[in-house]
Amino acid sequence: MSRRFIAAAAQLGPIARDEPRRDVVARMVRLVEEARRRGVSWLVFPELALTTFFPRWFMERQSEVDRFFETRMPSADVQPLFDAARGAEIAFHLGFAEKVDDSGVERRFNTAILVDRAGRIVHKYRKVHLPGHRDHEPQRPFQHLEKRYFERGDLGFPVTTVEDCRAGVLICNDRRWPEAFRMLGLNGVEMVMAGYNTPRHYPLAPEHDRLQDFHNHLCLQAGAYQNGTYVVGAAKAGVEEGCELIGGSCVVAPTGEILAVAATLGDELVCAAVDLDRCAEIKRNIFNFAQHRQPDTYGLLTQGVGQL
Ligand code: ING
Repeated sequence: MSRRFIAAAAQLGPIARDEPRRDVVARMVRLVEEARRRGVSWLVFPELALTTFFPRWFMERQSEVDRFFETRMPSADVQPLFDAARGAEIAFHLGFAEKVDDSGVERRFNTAILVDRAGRIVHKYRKVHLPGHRDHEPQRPFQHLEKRYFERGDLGFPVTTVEDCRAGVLICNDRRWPEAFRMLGLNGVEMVMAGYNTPRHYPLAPEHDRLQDFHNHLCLQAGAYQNGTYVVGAAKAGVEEGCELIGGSCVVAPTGEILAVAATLGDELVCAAVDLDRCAEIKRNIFNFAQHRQPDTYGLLTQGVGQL
């Protein structure tokens, strides 16, 4: 693939709790078809794109929680997405809840994969920064139980060369942590794909609800600029099971400029022209790590979790 191509965020509107995966996949396939018509080469679906954002509920029984997890990828329900993307010669990012059997131990992660144009899974990332809380907090208008339902990701912050692109993944809350972006930057990333499910209402600081869209773009733009990388942010958006999720899916240039942004809170393709060689404008100059970084002065960054 040329290093100049069209990348797109495939924003998804709300997914109902009981919406069958095959119906969600049909919505995604429609976005793949539109992407093909618009000459897209890379398509980014959101975090946990196959189901509703289930950490918003406290569920006692593990069997009920596990309904939202994938044990095979692609499953029969998801296969049509892989087929449509391969037919359209489109590489894509997909976020989903992953349940694996690790030598007899069940493990559960908030995961995202990259699939190349031939339909091969060539990259996997498991979310490291799990926001929210572990125990039921009934006083909240909705829960955010990622710390309960997922383990912390155990794959680090890998960057893989896919279709001649140094590609990396962050998942939702990860994008708020500059250390996560910098880990990808130090691995030479040229395009970061970041799916997210971000409620507008943040119960612990409701005065920030009005700032959620600003904070979203602030994080994506800063991450892009400070690491000389493109960023594609893809939202699950809209009022999903009574919970308002922000949209704002976008494509950000290595300069930090937003090249394209969603205009709705529904299923929407957000396309922009990418020229990966433009990353060098930043990586070779203002953020030339070899010339300007001073890691021997940053010891505190990895010594403990930090002060309040
Ligand atoms: N969601 C949110 C995010 O980091 C959140 C959690 C919401 C944090 C609002 C701060 C404010 O975008 C996920 N899934 O990480």
